[in-house]
Amino acid sequence: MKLPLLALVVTLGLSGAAQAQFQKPEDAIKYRQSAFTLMGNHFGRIAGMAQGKIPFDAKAAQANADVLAVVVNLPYTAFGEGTDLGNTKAKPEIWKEMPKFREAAEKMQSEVVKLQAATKTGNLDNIKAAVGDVGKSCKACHDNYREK
Ligand code: ASC
Repeated sequence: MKLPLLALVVTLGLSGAAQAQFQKPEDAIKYRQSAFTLMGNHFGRIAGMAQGKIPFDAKAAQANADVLAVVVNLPYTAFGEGTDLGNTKAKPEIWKEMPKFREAAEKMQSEVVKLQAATKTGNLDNIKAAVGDVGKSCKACHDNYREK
């Protein structure tokens, strides 16, 4: 009796207050897809400025980077067991190479932190460089872990 209770307490303690919970695999899939949609949208607004497709607005770039820096942390709680099947482009390699997948995610997250810092400088050249690095980190994961 004591051991399962201890395991439960430890699990809850480590899970963190904002840990996402899912009733069904498709809920997890929808959740992570929603997070990726937000990431693409808010990164896209900054990338558009870096590419000269959207007029540069330093405050807007910073606000989008602040949102991005939060949402980049969300999808990775939603790649649990049993969420590899269904309406998903996630490749089976994710679950076969979870540490490598997490590492690629962490690389992207650290590039986003740098992008957030770059937007705080208000300097478009700094932002362009950081946008390029974030874009590469997105692409690395798409190439290996997302169906076309
Ligand atoms: C985006 C977006 C992605 C990445 C990727 C970078 O703006 O929505 O998924 O950049 O295309 O290679």
